Amino acid sequence: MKKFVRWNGPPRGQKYNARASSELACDKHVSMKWAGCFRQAPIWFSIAIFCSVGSLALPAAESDTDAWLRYSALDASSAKQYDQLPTRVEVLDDSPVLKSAQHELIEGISRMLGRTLRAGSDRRDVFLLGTLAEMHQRIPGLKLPELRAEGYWLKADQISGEKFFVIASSTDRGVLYGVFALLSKIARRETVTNLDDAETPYAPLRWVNQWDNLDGSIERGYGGPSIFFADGKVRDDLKRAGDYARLLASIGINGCTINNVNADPRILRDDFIPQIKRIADAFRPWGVQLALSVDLGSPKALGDLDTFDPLDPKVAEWWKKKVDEIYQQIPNFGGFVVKADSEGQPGPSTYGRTPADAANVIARALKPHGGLVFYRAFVYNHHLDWQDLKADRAKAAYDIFHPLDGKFDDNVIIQIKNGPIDFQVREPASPLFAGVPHTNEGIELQITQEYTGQQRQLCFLVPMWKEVLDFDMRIGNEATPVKELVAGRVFHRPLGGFAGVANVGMDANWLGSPLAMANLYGFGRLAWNPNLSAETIIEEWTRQTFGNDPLVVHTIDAMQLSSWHTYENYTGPLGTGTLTFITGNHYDPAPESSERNGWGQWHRADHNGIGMDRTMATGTGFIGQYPPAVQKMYESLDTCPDNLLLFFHHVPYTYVLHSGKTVIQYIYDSHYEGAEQAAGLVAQWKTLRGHVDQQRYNDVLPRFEYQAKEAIVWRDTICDWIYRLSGIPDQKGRIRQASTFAADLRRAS
Ligand code: GCV
Repeated sequence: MKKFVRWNGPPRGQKYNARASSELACDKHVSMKWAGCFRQAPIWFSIAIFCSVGSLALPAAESDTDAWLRYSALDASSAKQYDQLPTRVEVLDDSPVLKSAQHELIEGISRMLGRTLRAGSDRRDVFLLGTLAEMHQRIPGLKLPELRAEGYWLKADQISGEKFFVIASSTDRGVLYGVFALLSKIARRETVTNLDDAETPYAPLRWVNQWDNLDGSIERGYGGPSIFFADGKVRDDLKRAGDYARLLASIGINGCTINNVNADPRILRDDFIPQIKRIADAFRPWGVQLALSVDLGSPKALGDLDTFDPLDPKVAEWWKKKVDEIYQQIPNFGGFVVKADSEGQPGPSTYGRTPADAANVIARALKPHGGLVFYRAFVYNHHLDWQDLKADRAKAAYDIFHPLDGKFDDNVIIQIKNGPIDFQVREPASPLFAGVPHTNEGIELQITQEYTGQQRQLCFLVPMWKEVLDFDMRIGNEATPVKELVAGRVFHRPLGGFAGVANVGMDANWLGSPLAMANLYGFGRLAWNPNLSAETIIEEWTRQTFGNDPLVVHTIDAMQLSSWHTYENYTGPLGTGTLTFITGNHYDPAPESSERNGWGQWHRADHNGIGMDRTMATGTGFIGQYPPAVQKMYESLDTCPDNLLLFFHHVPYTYVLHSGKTVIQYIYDSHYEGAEQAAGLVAQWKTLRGHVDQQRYNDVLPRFEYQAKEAIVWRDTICDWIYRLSGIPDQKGRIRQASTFAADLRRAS
């Protein structure tokens, strides 16, 4: 019998969870008891329950693998509008990707509309799947649109009274994307009669990165062990790797690096490459290119050379041979991602060389095969002097990469994290996006919620990503939003795009939480089209994942859309950075852990004030890395937005925000508000009882109950800490702890 409720064990962060865990255990107990009832109940009882559940016509529980590709059966009246769709499908070529497209179309139509498409080569009444060139041959009279690579065309048409439905692209991959787009429309009950839709992806490169280790663990992964590796080798069963590629293809992702950027050099061993090839084979039918993270020290670490100096000809030859060996076995190999001179990883600085030297030696080996290097700009010194008020980790990427602009080969892309620190709950856009106009660049976003609740708390990240993508750098005082810079649409750079750190695992629902999957979906949709609104994206996801009941759609959309602000409210308001356990789990509240160490995630809170002074006038000068119009906005307290104030300025607690509140009162209020909003999630979810299937309802409810408690832990820890530090009471009298700490500090100073 299927498990009645999924039980993940107690949430992590035990220190504060004793109560939450026992309540979860109690829930489990109740559910298991019910499951037991089903097992022992007379057959008539089970039938009665079954019938009544069936009559509610609730969308079934999400399957482990299908995520948003559930293709739930439409009710008869919704299905009726699709009666006119063709009854056959013809594929104009037999490539593996087109075969997947055909299979997906047949499967989707069958599951949603209960009809089986027959294979047929009759022009009438047929879905035609193929490239534009093939389509032209098949129907010479058909007027074809201009499509850039991987764009698709969905066209319901008739010629001489013969009906057909074209799904075409200039590449096989685009045809597959077109099929997924059509199926998504049907799942969301959109009308497709007279469809004439041409869509082209905004950016050429749309990759995900996995941080999987060869032992099967995943760095910052919260959805179970690796789907690729176990015990130091590639898994025997790679079905899930294929399923993952299908999910990725459905949102237009065309590349995936499979291993941690803190790369194990063994990944490039001769005996490992045939194993990697098996993963590439699992990806290929879905048009997803496999790529690897590599350790720049590999030529030496693998024992072949006594150096990894990128300017040594032996090293260049080593990379060339290694790359040739890979392409021999994986002809559609995508390339390498490189993390170097960062957090202990070896890098070109060992030999006094630059990141450009390092990137180019690898790029030249890949170039003849069409391969790419994504060189990460996440390069910084984690032994900074915390007592030096001019030291600033945020400055590192620009300081290192801006002077190298134009020195990278044309198959190198600089992969830049959205913010200058490290995936905090709010950061400004990295100034480096505007700092390398003669170099390909891409944006790195983090789907896995390392600093934003680790999938145990709801935090829909699309609104945050959109703020960065839409941020206008005002280069030359012209509109230059980050999205255009990273997609290579300005300065005529040939490449650019998106890299999302996904870290899915073997857990049901891939990321360990059904609602967190909206972030993977949203990443793909934004990479395809960053002009989509967060509202549109979440509505698409909810409808495909939970069905079209207006109450469900409205409620889940609202919960997701408000969740980032809720999380920010109780974990890191006003741009302080997430006040979490920086030297530990990046999850629990521990605001002092970021201070007095070399990691540089400082908020500089003392008994007088809080915030990093990054101004040009008195601070670290970080603001000077932005183009002049942006500098001006952030430098002045009058124009710096409240929500980033403490990222850019150190101010007294009594400083009055644009909103009219003092900083200290805002911090108190936002924590109380955030905790209330988190509690509200429980109430909102409860309104869905009977509207979403019982299995998912039961799975999700304890997660929100847990989050509500965690928000209180955060609220009380931070409010108590800042009260002790500042000695300034909450105007609303909510923080009752007597504070001697601040008075002591004052006396001492
Ligand atoms: C893979 C942060 C994370 C690290 C991660 C690093 C990176 O520091 O905490 O786990 O390492 O970013 O992006 O390289």
